[in-house]
Amino acid sequence: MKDDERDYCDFYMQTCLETLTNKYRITLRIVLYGPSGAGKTSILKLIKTLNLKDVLSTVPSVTVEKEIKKLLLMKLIFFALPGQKRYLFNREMLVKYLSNADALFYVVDSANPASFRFARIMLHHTLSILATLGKQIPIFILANKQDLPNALPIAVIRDSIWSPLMKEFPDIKVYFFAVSVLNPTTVVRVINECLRLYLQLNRENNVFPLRLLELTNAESIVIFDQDGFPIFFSDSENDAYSTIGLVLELFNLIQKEIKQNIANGFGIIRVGNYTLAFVRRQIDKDYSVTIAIKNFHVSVNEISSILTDLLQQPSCTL
Ligand SMILES: Nc1nc2c(ncn2[C@@H]2O[C@H](COP(=O)(O)OP(=O)(O)OP(=O)(O)O)[C@@H](O)[C@H]2O)c(=O)[nH]1
Ligand SMILES: [Mg+2]
Repeated sequence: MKDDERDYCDFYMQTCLETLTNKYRITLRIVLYGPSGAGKTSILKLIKTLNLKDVLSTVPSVTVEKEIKKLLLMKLIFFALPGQKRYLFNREMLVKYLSNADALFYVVDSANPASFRFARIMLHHTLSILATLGKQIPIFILANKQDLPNALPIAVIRDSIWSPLMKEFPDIKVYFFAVSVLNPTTVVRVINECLRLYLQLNRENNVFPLRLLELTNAESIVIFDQDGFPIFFSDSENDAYSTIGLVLELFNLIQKEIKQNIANGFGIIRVGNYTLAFVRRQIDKDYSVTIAIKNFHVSVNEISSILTDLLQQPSCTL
């Protein structure tokens, strides 16, 4: 970047940072439920840090576990409920968390067909409570542990745990995903799909990354939370998903770049065929998010002013 460009960016980024508000306009609550041993705590740990190191060392949960991801104006709160049989009859707990939920991630161990029967009973119980509460939220069934050689495919899991219930709950929208905590992109993808659906269902049409994508004519936009968890948007789904692997590495690159060269949180990096503009925004005292714009088709100066304009619009979400 040339020096005059940098000055210009400095000026705009400063304005961006000053316009920052600390108000989350949207809070999305996602409940993780499913039989004991399915992998809810492991998924939650992965969401927390994306670090595989301690993800698999879990013990059966005896309390509700919580994880918060903050984006620009949106907060995602995940609650993992304990799945041991005795908690199924803790109606109070289920009612408490389900009545505020915006989506349910129902986690199943794909490699343990012996658990499918109970998984179906538990899902039935959960859907009945949602029906009593008059709530219609999307259900994401995560067929977890797909890394294991004996993992069964989604079709089998659908037939065993959802098909028998379909008639009773004809209006419920159920989405299936094959996931593994050993393959973080599979989990990132479910969250991204959930977010996309939420924004669509709630007719959020001034979505910051989508507007940014349009205005910069970029290939994709990625918003990393403080820990590098990516939420991304792209014109083509293929590009977005093929980017995830890269994206996970990119965050480390950006971290390094920011430490070395960046005073105001704005920079450009080039990796192979990619050009990436990124800006870091402080959200809370100790919390920042990083916005990355991949392969944009406007000048660097234009990016600065587009960002400034968008971030100043109070109606912009995410
Ligand atoms: N191979 C493999 N093992 C997994 C995966 N996800 C979880 N596990 C293992 O499965 C076991 C149970 O995982 P947890 O995350 O504790 O299960 P849970 O759903 O939270 O269980 P409860 O807290 O009892 O409801 C642990 O030993 C994990 O290491 C996965 O994707 N692949
Ligand atoms: Mg657990």
